[in-house]
Amino acid sequence: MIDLRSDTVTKPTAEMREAMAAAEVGDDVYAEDPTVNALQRRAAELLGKEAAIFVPSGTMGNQLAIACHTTRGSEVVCEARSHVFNYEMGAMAAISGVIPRPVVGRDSGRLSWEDVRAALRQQTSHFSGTGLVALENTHNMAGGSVLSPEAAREICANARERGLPTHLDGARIFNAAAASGRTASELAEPFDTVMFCLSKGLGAPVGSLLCGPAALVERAWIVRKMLGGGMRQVGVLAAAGLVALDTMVDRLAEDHEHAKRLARGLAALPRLRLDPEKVQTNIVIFHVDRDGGSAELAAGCLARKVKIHQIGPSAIRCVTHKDVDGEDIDRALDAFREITATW
Ligand code: TLP
Repeated sequence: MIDLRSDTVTKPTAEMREAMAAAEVGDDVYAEDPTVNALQRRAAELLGKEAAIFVPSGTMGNQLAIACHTTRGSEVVCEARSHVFNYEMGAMAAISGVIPRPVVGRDSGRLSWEDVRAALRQQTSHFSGTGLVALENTHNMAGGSVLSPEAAREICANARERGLPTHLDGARIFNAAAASGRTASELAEPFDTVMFCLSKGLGAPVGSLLCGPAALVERAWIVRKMLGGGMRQVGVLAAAGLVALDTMVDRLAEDHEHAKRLARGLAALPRLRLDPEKVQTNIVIFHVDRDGGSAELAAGCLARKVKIHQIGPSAIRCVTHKDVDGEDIDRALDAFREITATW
């Protein structure tokens, strides 16, 4: 089976499994797990922030940030296709009592300071005020697009001037770094807090980190515990995360090459609509110009042992990762070619 549904499907490497078996552990609720402590220090250092907290998922990392930055009733300005708005089960409303103020980004989900400024609200006797600006890099549902470092700096500097905190959902920040030739810490620099995932392209089985100021991370620790995310001898998972940071970051460009190759192949097929030149990282989103075409494509691929993700009535997402190689990409393209041959 060639699984292109997501990079979350990646399996831990042999080295990760060995590190997990050998991990030194302690009770992390007492902050006594040496492997977790090492991972948190490493993450904070890599992202250029004071502190970091290990959490079970990217969703929890984003939600801790939202809970710590906002007060109930305030608004979170985010892009209309963002993960925090669309794919976190309404958590910002359910947990923090805040509402999203989604803004449609241009082109590949890009927001400028002008777009953000137009969505900000001052607390008045009629309006609740903006409490947070939350951006995403890479932007998953905008086709894995990279947020321009200049736009990020401008948005964050202006937000700060108005006393507004900023959070980056950097689930795939290392993909953004690989694609833009910047370091993760350069991309993280303008933001108060950044969440990144070990369990996507980096191949660890579980885990994300929320990085930011020490005082905020201390508060995040309390909210994590409240949500049942206080884990015990979790160094077994942190150990895989450390291996992921050591061994998996430098190979991400390979996934980006595979995504480009897949996109170029798909663009040559009938009724599939995409611009392969816009594929920047490991995510390829395309549209199918045929009634019921995307469901037909998903089912046809599955029958040919290729899993893809139908993300809308006419849209498909494919994600490349360490567990698919160039040959798999060609085999997947053969499947797409066969299915669309009569379209
Ligand atoms: N994304 C998943 C799905 O939830 C859509 C995927 O397959 O891509 N931020 C971003 C940008 C994400 O893409 C994801 C996961 C998360 C946060 C949440 O991470 P987890 O799944 O660990 O809670």
